[in-house]
Amino acid sequence: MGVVNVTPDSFSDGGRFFDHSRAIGRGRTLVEDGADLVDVGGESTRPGADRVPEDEELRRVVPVVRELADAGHVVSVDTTRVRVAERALEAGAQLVNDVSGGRAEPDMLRLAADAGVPVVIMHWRQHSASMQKHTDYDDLVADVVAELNQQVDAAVAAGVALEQVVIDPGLGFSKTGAQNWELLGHLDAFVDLDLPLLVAASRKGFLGELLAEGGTPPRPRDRDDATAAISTYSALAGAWAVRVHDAKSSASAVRVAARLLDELAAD
Ligand code: PMM
Repeated sequence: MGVVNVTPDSFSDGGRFFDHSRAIGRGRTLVEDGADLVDVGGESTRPGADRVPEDEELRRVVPVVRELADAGHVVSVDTTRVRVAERALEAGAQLVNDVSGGRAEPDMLRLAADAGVPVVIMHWRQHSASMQKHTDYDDLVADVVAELNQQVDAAVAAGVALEQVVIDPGLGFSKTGAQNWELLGHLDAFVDLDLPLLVAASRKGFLGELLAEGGTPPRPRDRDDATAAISTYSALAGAWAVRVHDAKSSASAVRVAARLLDELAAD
């Protein structure tokens, strides 16, 4: 899954694709580089970010979704808003990526059910402005799994077919750097839920902190090698997809993982 952020303020690509034509070009490049699907979002979810008005989010997202879908690409819409998801689906999106897992606007789950499209249920506690004040867990892995399961149950209760649910541990959302690593170290707890697993570590701050080795973290766009390492690991661990900003490096990484998995299966 390749990322197209139509935002002026995303941490990872800092407004580079805010302009519609550049966002569409970015989506095409991601597909050429090996992305199977393109995730279009119009609201930054970096820690501390304020909400974007709904009309502005619509203005950013819908034309980019339409153009990429019309060109034959598989598009997902990254939004927590029902109206944005609805308009994006009308414009040709085929999947809803709701980082709140239906918690921000519960009608999102009904929309996904009615449209019959897959929906990404990410582990989420609060909107970005305050999410880093909610990083307390009794038992991190067990709590994240339990809270995710609650939202999966809510999706099914709203009429979403279980086969249409993708889960995501929500790295960086109400998690500290150490907690992100702990969740990555326990991907088996998510794979064991027997639902497609999406891992979205790309360029995130905890990779920057690791690479900084106590000094200045590399810029987000200089974290793609580390991201590809996580992509290899995630694929080997049984993830369904990785959500990344640079498709080329991660497409190679998952090919390596697939080849290795073949080899391991032959033993
Ligand atoms: N992270 C971001 C945005 N959307 N969607 C899912 N499913 N999972 C994530 O972890 C996730 C997401 C924030 O990062 P960005 O600025 O790189 O888009």
